[in-house]
Formats: sequence, C-alpha cells, structure tokens
Amino acid sequence: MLDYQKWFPEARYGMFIHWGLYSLLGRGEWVMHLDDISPSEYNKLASSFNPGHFEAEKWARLAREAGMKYMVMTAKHHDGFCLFDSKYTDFTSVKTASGRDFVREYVEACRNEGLKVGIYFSCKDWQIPAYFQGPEKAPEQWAAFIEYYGNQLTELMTNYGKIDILWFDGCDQPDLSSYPYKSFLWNAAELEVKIRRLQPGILINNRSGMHADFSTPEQEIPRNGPLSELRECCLTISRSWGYAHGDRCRDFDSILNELTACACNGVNLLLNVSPDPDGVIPADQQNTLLKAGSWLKRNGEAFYGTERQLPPWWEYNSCGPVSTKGNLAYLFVQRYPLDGRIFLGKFKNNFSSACVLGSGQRLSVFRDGNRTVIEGLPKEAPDDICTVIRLESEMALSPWLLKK
Ligand code: JFZ
Repeated sequence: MLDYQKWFPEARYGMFIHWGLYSLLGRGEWVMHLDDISPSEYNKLASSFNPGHFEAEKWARLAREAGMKYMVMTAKHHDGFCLFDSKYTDFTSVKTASGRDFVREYVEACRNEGLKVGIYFSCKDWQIPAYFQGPEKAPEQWAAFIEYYGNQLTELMTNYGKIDILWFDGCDQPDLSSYPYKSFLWNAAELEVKIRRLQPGILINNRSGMHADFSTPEQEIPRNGPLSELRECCLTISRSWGYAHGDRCRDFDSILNELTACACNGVNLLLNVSPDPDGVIPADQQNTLLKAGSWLKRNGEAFYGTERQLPPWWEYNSCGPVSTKGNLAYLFVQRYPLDGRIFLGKFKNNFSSACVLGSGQRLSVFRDGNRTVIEGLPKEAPDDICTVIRLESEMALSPWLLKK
C-alpha cells in the first residue's frame, strides 16, 4: 500500500450521496433513461430545482456523527446535470433556478467536519448524442464529447480545493461494452496524468480505465481478491441510489451485519443516502445512521483499520465473526452465550487477555486443552446492539487466523 493510500482503510466508512434533478421526480437516478424522457423535456426540471432546505453542513454533521470519515457526492450523474459551476455548459445548478454551486457548499462542509472529500463524476452523459452514437459512428463528435468531460474534470480538480477521492462511473458506451481498449476511448491515460498532477495523493476508483487505487464492488461485500487490493463496497441504505417516493431504509440489523462484515473482511463501506428534492436526507435513513454511529462510538476500534483475513471471512467461532488488527482480535458476539463462557478452539494463536469493548470490563482467559476459554461475561449482553470482545494474542494474527 502506498503512503497516499494509507488513510483509506483506517477511514473504513463513507457516506455516498446521490442527489440531483432526478430527485424531483422521485423515481431514482435513472428515471430519464428508463422513462425515455427526452433531454428537452427532462431539462425543464432545472427551472424548478431550487432546494429550500439544502444545508451541506447538516449532511456532513450527520456523516461525522454516524462514524463516517469521508463523503462522496454526485457532482454530475448520467443525466448530465452539473451541481457545480462549469463554463462548458449552462446545464448546471449555478446557471439555473437555484443559482447555487452545491459542490462548493458540500466540499466546504466536509472539511469543516474533518471529513475527506470525494467527488462522483459520471462520464456517461445522456445529454450528449455522441455518447449514444459512440466513437466509431461519430468519431469527431465523440472526440468533442471526451474533450467536454475532460474539461469538466479539470474544473472539478482545479476549483474546489483538495479532493481526496475521484469516484468515476459510467465509463461505458452501448457499442463498446466488449471493446478491449475502453480506457483509450475515454482518454483515460492522459486525463489520469492531469488529475494526479492537479490533485497529488488523490484516490481514483476502478471505473475509468485509469490506474485504480481501489475497487468498487456494488451491492455486495467482497471476500476474495488480492491481499494488497484496497476494496470499497458501495451499498444503498434503502432500495434506491437516487431519491424515490415510498422508498424505505433497510432494517438496522442488515446494516449492522454489513458494517461487521466489512470490518471482518478489511473492506471499506460507502453507504448511500438519497436526499429528497429539498436536500433533506429521509428521517429513517438519518435515524439508522445515528443508531449505527452510537454503536461505532463504543466499538469503532473493531471496525476502523482492520485487516484482511485468510481464508476469507466467515465465522471462526460459534458466537460470531472476528476482525483483526495486529495482535488484537475483535469478536462480534452476535450469539450471546447464556453461561457467560466463550470457547476459542480454531485460532492458531493463544490469547492472553480479553475485555468488553466500550465498557473495558476485563474477562478471565485461560487455556483448556487445545482451546482458549473466556469467562465472566454478564448474564445480559453489555451492549444492547452487539457486544464486541477485544482479545489480545502474543503475536500478529492476520492474515492467517486459523490453525492449519
Ligand atoms: C452505477 C450507476 O449507474 C448507478 O446509478 C449508481 O450511481 C451506481 C453507484 O453506479 O450503477 C452501476 C454501475 C456498475 C454496475 C452496475 C450498476 N456493474 O458494473 O454491474
């Protein structure tokens, strides 16, 4: 891992924000395409996109209180509407009803809350006919399209201060999905040099054909992949990336299980919220994030900066999964032992001490034949969400945890 990448696994947890013109229609961020709305019809929405309650500070404060360490916001999604100031198009929030540079307000709010700043940028742009025609049918128009989006990327990398993450998306074209030199067609190599010169230390994801600093499995938590690879899974907290009427936040326990699985696999979690047209994150999404954040305040040590494990995470103990950091292991007690005792028989290491995270309550630890026994857990689980026990071993644990 390179120095400029070191903060990423330690940060572990970010807020993804899908918000834009599509939020007005309340049917997700693909509505323009899926409902076959023409650009002339769709673009009328810009005259009524004037969110009265947009406060980036509230988003950033929620992210911090949720235990998140970075944010990624859609500066431009596939619909082509820019939430930032651009001299290359009038289809921006600055030049339409709101007259606001939402990306500027967002990056400032992130920094005020001590969060790293991520920008989502879609290369795919449904406003541009050349995108649909492709480089073979419309080479000159395609070249102009590539120059357009390259110019916008330069604006984002130049005019908004230090950007920590560039989250590319949509670098695909209907006729080119199997094309072997996709990155060439998106001018990825030249753009990457410019981006990394403008923003030294920026992390770029794996969706552009550029050199990827991290991979982005979507709606799944990866277990395999090269040990050296940085991975960030992106999940929706509800059932839609962009705001959808009637959408509901997924149940808290599934979000908690995903946080735990990411800790135990050494994977970052980018958890998406979908602000309504007025810029307000739905209350059920806020409540779920804050509840998980209260648990992370007590148990974050078991979550931030944890390592990869081999074999890929599954449960190494009857009580629940385990994350590791150096010579420390963290047991997520999802099945609480009625007799207050836990048996660790599969680990290659012995453990010399144990305590309950959060409360610090020390537990007794001793060897019993070929396994370690932990005793002293109270009858009631110390943590009403999920108790985590910190175990100290005599040597580093990762990546192999289990006895051969
Ligand atoms: C893309 C976008 O189309 C979507 O709107 C959202 O922004 C999401 C985070 O990213 O969705 C994808 C991208 C890639 C795949 C599937 C959905 N994929 O590679 O299977």
